[in-house]
Amino acid sequence: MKRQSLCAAGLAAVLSMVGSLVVPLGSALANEPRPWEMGMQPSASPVKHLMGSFNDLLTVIITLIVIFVAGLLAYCAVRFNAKANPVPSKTSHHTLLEVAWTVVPVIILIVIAVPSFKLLYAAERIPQADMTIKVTGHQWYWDYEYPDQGGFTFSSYMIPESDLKPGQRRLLEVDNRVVVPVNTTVRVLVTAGDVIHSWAIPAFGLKKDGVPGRTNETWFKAEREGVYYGQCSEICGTNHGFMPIAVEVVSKEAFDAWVAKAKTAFAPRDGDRDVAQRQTGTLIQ
Ligand SMILES: [Cu+2]
Repeated sequence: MKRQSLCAAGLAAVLSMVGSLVVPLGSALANEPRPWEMGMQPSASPVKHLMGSFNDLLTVIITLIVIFVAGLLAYCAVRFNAKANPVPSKTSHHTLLEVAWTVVPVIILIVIAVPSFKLLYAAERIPQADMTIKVTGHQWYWDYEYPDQGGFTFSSYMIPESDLKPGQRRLLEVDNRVVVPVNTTVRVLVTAGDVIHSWAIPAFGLKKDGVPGRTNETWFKAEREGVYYGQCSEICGTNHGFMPIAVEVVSKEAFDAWVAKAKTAFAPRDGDRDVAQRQTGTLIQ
């Protein structure tokens, strides 16, 4: 009886493990890390789709190479050991073989290079953006600014574990989420106020360093509504692990309603250098 219940518990554990790998795909929980996650988070932005297919291609190639090399090693160990092959061959050159082991890796590298360059190009070249968000990393929180929605700005701090409400994600939930409309190309300007931080959202295939005194640029286009979580990805000090990112993707109508509310809730920073830059149109160059 005891053995049976042990088996049942084991089976349940395995099933829940398999379930956690399979079920959340495409569900509301798809935008954050999950227990026992083996692969990457499901993609929700064009660049991440390319990353996913590039990862799949590389997995196939490295698997074939590992199988080939392991098979070759095993074959040599069995076929050419001192017992099985007491008189070794004196061959020192084989032109065809030498050309083959040079040309084949070159072809493999070209096969890898083509999608790799495609991915780099997609990540670096910002398409015509519908809106812009400016992100500033600080020790240890994020400042967000919406320059073309009235220029309001707000800070986003992690909610400490003691203040979490039921359903809120530990170490991922913030007091003020970034809100963006669905299916909208968002240009993100990333900088920092003190040390180097990095604004990263796995589901968008996005990771951009925020460097003090410099503005970096990246983009995403969220394809599904929901909340997407990320974390600072550049070790930036004691509380580096406690400055998460939460992006809420909503319908265009809900976004307009949020902007109307945010304009009064978060006042723009008048007198800020960025305001002057924005007025002269130099901010996003
Ligand atoms: Cu940081």
